[in-house]
Amino acid sequence: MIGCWWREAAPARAGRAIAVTAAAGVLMLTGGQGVASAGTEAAPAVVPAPASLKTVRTTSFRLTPQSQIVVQPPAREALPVASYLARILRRSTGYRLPVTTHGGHDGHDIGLQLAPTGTGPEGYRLDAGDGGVELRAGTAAGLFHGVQTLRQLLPARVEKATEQPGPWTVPGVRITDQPRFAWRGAMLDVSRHFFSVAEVKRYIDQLALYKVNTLHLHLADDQGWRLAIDSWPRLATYGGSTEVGGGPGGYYTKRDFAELIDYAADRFMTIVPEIDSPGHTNAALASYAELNCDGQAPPLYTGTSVGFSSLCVGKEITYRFLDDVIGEITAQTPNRYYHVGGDEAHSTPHEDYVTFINREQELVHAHGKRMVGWQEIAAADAAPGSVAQYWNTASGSEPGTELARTAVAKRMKIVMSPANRAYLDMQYDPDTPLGLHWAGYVEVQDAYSWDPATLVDGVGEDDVLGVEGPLWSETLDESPDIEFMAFPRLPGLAELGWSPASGRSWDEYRFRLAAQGPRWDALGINYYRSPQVPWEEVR
Ligand code: NGO
Repeated sequence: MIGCWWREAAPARAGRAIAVTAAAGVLMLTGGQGVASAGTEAAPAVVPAPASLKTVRTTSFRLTPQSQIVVQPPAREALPVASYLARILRRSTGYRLPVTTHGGHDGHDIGLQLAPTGTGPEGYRLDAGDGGVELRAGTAAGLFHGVQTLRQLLPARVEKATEQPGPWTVPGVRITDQPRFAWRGAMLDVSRHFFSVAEVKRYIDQLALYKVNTLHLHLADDQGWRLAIDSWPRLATYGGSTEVGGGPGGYYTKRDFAELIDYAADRFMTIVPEIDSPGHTNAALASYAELNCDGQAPPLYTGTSVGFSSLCVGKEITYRFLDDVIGEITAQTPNRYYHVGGDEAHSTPHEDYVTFINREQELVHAHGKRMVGWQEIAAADAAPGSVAQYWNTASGSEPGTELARTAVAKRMKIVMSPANRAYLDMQYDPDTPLGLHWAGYVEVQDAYSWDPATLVDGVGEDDVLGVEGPLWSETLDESPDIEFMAFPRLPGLAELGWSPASGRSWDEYRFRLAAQGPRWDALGINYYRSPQVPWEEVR
């Protein structure tokens, strides 16, 4: 299967001017923020859809130059969320919006309060009307997710970086919300092409808008090792010195990585690090000859084939190396998971593969973490609570789904990333200027219209830890490329991870999605104007 999915044509830059055909005008926009079927009540266009949202037509909230953001005690953990909200709102409204912990608040104010709401570790309640905005959650994470909803209840121009004209109205709503799944993820491959700290932060901000809480970073592959490891310095300095196509590559210093972890944590997002193994390891093998079974370091690799490299399963130094790497990385990452990769080890005999993953799992456990890996790791003696990331294109009871059932039999959890639905690097159609199509073309509707708990027979709601959209970067090398592939599909995957399974439909969703377009314009996000989405009808 070496290289079989690769598309030879050199990618062209994704353009912004893609024609959109408006769909039939059966739905209408109301108040600049909501969409509703003709003759029915308008619902604000929030993505992911809240678990419960009631519009209260008789009332609405208006932000004014006198408005304050009032944090009720206990304030310590809520204050950073209030400041984050204030920073966003101040830029576009031009209002002072002081954050205060003093006294009550009136109809112009936004109140934030940490208080039990019965909505779990990430849920919140949001009430808006002429009495003010009242956002309550049991955790700061819940408040943060509620703030993302509030952003979407305000006019799209609130996202602009410069002062805009009002009015700044929020429709009357009562929202009670909490996520369906704990893992709502996005993966970024920083190995095939390196992305700077600034570029990753930009993506983190975009993901946070849709309540994504897990950023999985694919930190090492054949083409580049992207994280400094003090005990094996050449991994980064040499193994990170190039990328697909022969560009300069790059790597994160420990300080860079800490900065990313903190930046994500401030947005209630956790970084799951992945060092792919035992395959996809040419960058490491090229950096240290002793890691190779024959003691010869191969040259650096800048192509796009897969399946040709393997760590040397029979050598003890392999495990000392892994112990050092896992030790240094897990010392930095607060997340409970460490991702071992484990995919496409075509140059590792099966028995060796099982031996290798078993030993690596011991090391992961010794460093206090749980193992995550691509679905292939289910063939090893994975411990209950380890996580298999399903990336097959098979569904139902097709042969390719067996590994997922094997994982469930071992009491592993499943993160759903079926390539023909969730892979954000798949082209939308044959004209998409970036991306691959080995798993088919994945239009916005394909990415949205499936359910994580019914995709594979024998893998049900309780087995699924969550959903993740992987973005592999063979053809992508800067932020506009990331954005063009992630938007508009990523918000749909985020909704699969967050919103209740019942009551969702593409016909309703596509209008809510269209209403995000002006927000992405305001934020300068380079998105694909899919002809499936009625962009023009919600302007
Ligand atoms: C596969 C492969 C990656 C590629 C990707 C491209 C997995 C888990 N391994 O997915 O190395 O980059 O496809 O879509």
